[in-house]
Amino acid sequence: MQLDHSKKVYSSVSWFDQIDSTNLELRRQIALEPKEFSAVIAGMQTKGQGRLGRAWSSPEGASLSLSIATSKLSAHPGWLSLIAALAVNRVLRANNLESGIKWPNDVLVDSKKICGILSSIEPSSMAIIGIGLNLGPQDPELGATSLSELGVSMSADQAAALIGAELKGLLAQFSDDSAKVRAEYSKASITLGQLVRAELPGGSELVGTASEIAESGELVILTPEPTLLSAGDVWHLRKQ
Ligand code: BT5
Repeated sequence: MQLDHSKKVYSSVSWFDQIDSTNLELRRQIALEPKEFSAVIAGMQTKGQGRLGRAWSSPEGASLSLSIATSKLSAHPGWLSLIAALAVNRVLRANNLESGIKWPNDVLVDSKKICGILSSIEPSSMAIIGIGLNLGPQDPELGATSLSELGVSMSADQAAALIGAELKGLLAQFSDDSAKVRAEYSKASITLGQLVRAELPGGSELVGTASEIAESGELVILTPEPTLLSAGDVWHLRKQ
């Protein structure tokens, strides 16, 4: 795969037709040489990772698997996935798709998931942001959607470059004026204002209204006391 577009955006970028996981590959790479805004892109993953030990499906020819290294958000780990979701959301909106972000990091169109994000902080204190974007149709059982089904044709290289450019801009903007980025995320959020059920990583649950995104990137849920949620899954029950 030619990486003409991506090479202009990332400090270095490598392509794999097939890899276990781009997050795992980038972890291996930055353990040897941490490099700000380096990226790994793959056309297919055999062990694509979702959050909380779940799997991410990334079949050949139908997916972009992209991982990016950055140390720009080391002080704000709660924003890693949120900013990446916002970058993807900007790219989709620029292509006239009515996308929105389900907290923390799912990008949806017509209530169907088109993109998922998995980020981690590495021992080097660099972070890895992993982005999976559906370019073409997925297993129907996933209930997902994709760019081609929505009438948008984009190569993995083009999509990776567009997302990288938005991400770079957002990282700079966040360090200048994080409130502005928080306001943009809040506007793009389809979770705020909804009655939600949240399942916490330990297995417990809470129900309340998602009221705002805290400065930390956590979701504030009114139960009715304000409760901060930093990780876990959220289900939208109905609009308040
Ligand atoms: C995520 O997890 O959504 C994070 C996905 C991150 C994938 C990227 S690809 C590049 C990098 N390298 C990796 O190994 N991972 C990252 P979560 O919120 O836990 O959602 C996982 C759930 O989404 C699964 O249990 C399925 O129900 C569903 N799912 C799996 N593959 C999907 C797909 N291609 N499209 C839509 N939904 C999918």
